[in-house]
Amino acid sequence: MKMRGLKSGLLVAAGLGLVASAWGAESLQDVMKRRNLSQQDLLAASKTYVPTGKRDEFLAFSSGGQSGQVIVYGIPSMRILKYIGVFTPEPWQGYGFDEESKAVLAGGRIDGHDITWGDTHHPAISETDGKYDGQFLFINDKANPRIAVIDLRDFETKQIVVNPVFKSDHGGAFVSPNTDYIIEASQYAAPLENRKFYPLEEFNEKYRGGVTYWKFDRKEGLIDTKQSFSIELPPYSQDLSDFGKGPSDGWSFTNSFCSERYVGGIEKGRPPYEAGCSAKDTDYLHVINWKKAVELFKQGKTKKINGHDVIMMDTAIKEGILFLIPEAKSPHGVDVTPDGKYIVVAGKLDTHVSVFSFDKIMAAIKAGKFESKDPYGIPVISMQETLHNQVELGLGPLHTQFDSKPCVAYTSLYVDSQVAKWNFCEGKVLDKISVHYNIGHLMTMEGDSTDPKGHYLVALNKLAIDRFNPVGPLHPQNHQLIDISNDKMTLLYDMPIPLGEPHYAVAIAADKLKPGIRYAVGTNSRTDKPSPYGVRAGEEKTTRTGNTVEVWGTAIRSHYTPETIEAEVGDDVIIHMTNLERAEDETHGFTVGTYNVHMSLEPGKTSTVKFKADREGVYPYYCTEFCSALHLEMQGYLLVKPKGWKPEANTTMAKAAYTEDDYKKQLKKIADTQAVIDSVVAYITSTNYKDFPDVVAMVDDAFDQAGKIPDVKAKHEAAAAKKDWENACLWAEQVWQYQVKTADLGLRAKTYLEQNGAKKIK
Ligand code: CUK
Ligand code: CUA
Repeated sequence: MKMRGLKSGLLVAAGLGLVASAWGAESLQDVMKRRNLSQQDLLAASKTYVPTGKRDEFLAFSSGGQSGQVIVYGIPSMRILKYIGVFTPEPWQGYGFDEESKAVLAGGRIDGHDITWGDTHHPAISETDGKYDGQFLFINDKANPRIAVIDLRDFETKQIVVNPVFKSDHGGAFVSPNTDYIIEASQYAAPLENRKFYPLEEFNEKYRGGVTYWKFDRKEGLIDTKQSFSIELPPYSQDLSDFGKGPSDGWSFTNSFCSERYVGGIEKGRPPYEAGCSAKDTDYLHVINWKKAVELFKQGKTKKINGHDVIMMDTAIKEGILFLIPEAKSPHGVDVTPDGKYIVVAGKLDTHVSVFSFDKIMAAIKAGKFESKDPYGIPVISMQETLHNQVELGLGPLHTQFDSKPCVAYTSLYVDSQVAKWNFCEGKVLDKISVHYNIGHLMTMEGDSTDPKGHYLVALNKLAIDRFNPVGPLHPQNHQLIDISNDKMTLLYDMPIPLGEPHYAVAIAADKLKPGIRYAVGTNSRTDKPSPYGVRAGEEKTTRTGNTVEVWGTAIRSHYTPETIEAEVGDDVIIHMTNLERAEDETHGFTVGTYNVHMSLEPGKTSTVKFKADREGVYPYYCTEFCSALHLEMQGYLLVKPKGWKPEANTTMAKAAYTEDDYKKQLKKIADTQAVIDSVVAYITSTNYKDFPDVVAMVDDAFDQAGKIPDVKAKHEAAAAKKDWENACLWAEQVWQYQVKTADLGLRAKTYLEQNGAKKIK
């Protein structure tokens, strides 16, 4: 290891020398002057700049707001790495354009209707023992109450579940410390029954809120809806939620606004919702013993509503699993501290954050000490008796995250456009920094787990106003990176988010993620099971059954098998494609023009597209990823013929004129290329390349390509023997194609070995 470090150090030093002489014309001072940069700017730049070829320390998963997607970016570089299609079709990934992903989106249909967007708010990374484990990501859709499951082995959405009783949600997705449950609280009260009308005059009696505990089956990587249940709650607008941890494990906390149960209606002369919903000084924090709720559910103490198990309020009260604590009016965030001892609640219309003590809450419950009951009979615990402290932070406190240093928290101040750093144990403010502008959530590294990592904070600002080059009245959002490793916070970087309004984001140490780079050949990536439609090289086929033409095809640089698909007008066409590549990043796309289908075929994946060939004509299909030098030639034709069409007798393809000379030129080209391949192979095999799994994969792939040569060589030699120069030339050309791919992989492997300190062993 030491040797390798020294060697690469020398390489870097040599590299710097080269760079300095190439850029020698302009010094650092010159650049600072020309670009009007301060020392402070340079320091910030050096803290965020990730040099070419280097990687980020943390990966952030941000909600994509109204885009219905998840945005993945690196920290500290703030480079966007991926948009994950979740509730919304995403054509690059074929999401919503191939059958496998359509099945995932179909899980999110409501009342028989496709819903092709979502309002994503809160992503959550799966946890083991309260620490991020990097296996799964969950996110809610506020507009259409749903939760999605994303597998972090391939960053693909695997499941969407619809909440069976809510009509909107907000307090999800948050996970229990071992991810056995995912919480989702409703937002706007409505009847729990589906497709059931009650007039607003019956709001207090018939409208309800609730909280759902989704059971997560880690082995299957899916939510088990049959093992999931909800608890009926009063028609207060339940808001955010959090699970207890450590000493508070087994409990969950959900705050609420509009506990006034006010119903607006300005068209009838009533004061609007915003006035009636903030009239009282306090709202309610719901305190729920969810582990006991699981027992009640297992004992069948539920009522089926829309086929879903709901623990009714009466039962929850009788069994002693549901309590309320008044909290300062119109609260928004509720965040449990990493040690699990305190619950931090911020009121949008209060300048304080309230820190509740879990011990004090338990003491009051044990002693049966309640100050009153709410209109539904839920016991109300005294706010004063359960508060640890209240800290005046500023205007519009919303959300709180935690530092790796004990007792240190960060809270967003929406109205003040600031982040406050404060000590929740002692109740004092430590520092404040201005952000731009109107911050909603904020995120520290693994900052909602039991083991926050410190270093960085990202402010998720609602408004950007003047921070970026103007792009019309709709502005991007502004994620600002802040250094929190010192006592004073410093602003490092502004990152425009051009895709919906992110609400919450979570960030995980990059080395905890272990995504795969290829699938086993013939995998349905959405189910993670072998696809019944996967085929290997040589097994490709096209069948016709009645009016259905079905293709089991393959893709490998730079061709599809088959290259022609024939159908008649009105046929149903089903095309399955398997990417046979093993090489990293060798993705092929597939589309048939004008039929609105698209696949993204990562190495090993099998996907399917289906459509009706409803128009006579000629429809090219082609690869949509620039996968090789002959990517543009990765093509074929769907021929949609009139019904009953027959070719005229004795028609053949037009011939081109090839000569023996052309064939000789081909043979020379092949010999020259072989010399290159031989020298690369000699280099690779002279090193300890087997110690580098990436290189071993490339070598495998290279041999795979080279292995196709003997067959094709026999074809050009047979044609040449018959003086069929056209076929001799074209098959020889195909040999050369395989050689080029072999050489390409070999050279990539050679470069990799040179850059990663391979040793000579021969
Ligand atoms: S919410 Cu949007 S800023 Cu949905 Cu968590 Cu607070
Ligand atoms: Cu395959 Cu382009």
